[in-house]
Amino acid sequence: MKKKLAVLMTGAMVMATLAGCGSGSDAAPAAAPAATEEEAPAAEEEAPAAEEEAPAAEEEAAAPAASGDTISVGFAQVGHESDWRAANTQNYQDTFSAANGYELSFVDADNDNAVQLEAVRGFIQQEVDYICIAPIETAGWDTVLQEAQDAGIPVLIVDRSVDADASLYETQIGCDMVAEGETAGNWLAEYLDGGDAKILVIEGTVGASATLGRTEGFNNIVAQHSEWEVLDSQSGDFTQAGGQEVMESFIKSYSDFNVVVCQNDNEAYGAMDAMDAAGITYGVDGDVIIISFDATHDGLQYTLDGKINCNVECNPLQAGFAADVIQKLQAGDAIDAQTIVTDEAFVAPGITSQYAVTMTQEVLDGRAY
Ligand code: GYE
Repeated sequence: MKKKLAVLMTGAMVMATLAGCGSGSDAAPAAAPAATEEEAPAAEEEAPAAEEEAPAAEEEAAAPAASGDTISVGFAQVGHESDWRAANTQNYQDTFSAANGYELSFVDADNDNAVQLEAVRGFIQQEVDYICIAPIETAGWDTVLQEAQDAGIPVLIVDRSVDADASLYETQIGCDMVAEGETAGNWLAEYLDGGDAKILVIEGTVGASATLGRTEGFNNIVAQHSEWEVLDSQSGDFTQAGGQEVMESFIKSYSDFNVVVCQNDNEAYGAMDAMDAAGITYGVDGDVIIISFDATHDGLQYTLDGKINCNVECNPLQAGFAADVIQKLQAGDAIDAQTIVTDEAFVAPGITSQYAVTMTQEVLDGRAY
């Protein structure tokens, strides 16, 4: 299990934190760190780690989660590339609200790694209590995570994952991207029932765990089917414009394909526009099978309409899990090293699948994002 930090805040430190995160207070700038940390030795089991923390909690007055003290959280968000991202951002803003006892510092990194790294360094300087990072790419995180750890600020890796040493952050929260890719592949095998597939893949952002995982999972199933061929795989950067551009170039290069895999809904919208313009039909009544990921409201509308054949969900409403981890750390409780947000998949009306729910208006009406 992961090493755990017990975060203990005295009243003075809480005031320092409020001043340090620009709450509008006239108090002197924070001189003390926002939080002190007591590191339990890396324990292999839950119990010893919990025992290590108990004495520390008695030494200083721990701020209980329900004490009404504001907890400052810095969130370095990927950007605003997709509907999924917009829903995820809204969910963080709603969850980490002042009314819920938080002060949220939010940075939209606009899909720029350098901006995201600087945002995290800014949060460290600000001495926030916790940092949440939705990493654009998996690579390149060790140095800044070490800086956060040296400053005693617990980090939560959210949505996507990093390839850094797990001792440098508290927990990772997100969907199982490999499983999502496998679901897409398994559904396709079931649907084609031994039939040939000439597949074009519009990948997400290069180096993102969502891209790497969905690609790996789908390829795991491709490897089981000698009757399938992946003709090409290019990044559409998780945007509608990117999906359209990649699909337009695919259409110029390939005249014979029957499956397009779009690694998110926005890319699928762009791909559908490109196919419409080229007179290529798709969906349950068309020549090309479309697989998408995310299952956002509009993506599911297209699935209900039979334009997207299969849409594999990734639930963006993840902030509650992050808040839960933070409240546990505040209380000195054990946390899980990883939280996997569970997904379903949805298929167009007329399709029945052991891997997916057949879309109905009721399912769509129940979709909040
Ligand atoms: O699929 C895509 C977004 O990381 C799971 O990022 C997320 C992905 C999501 O831009 O729409």
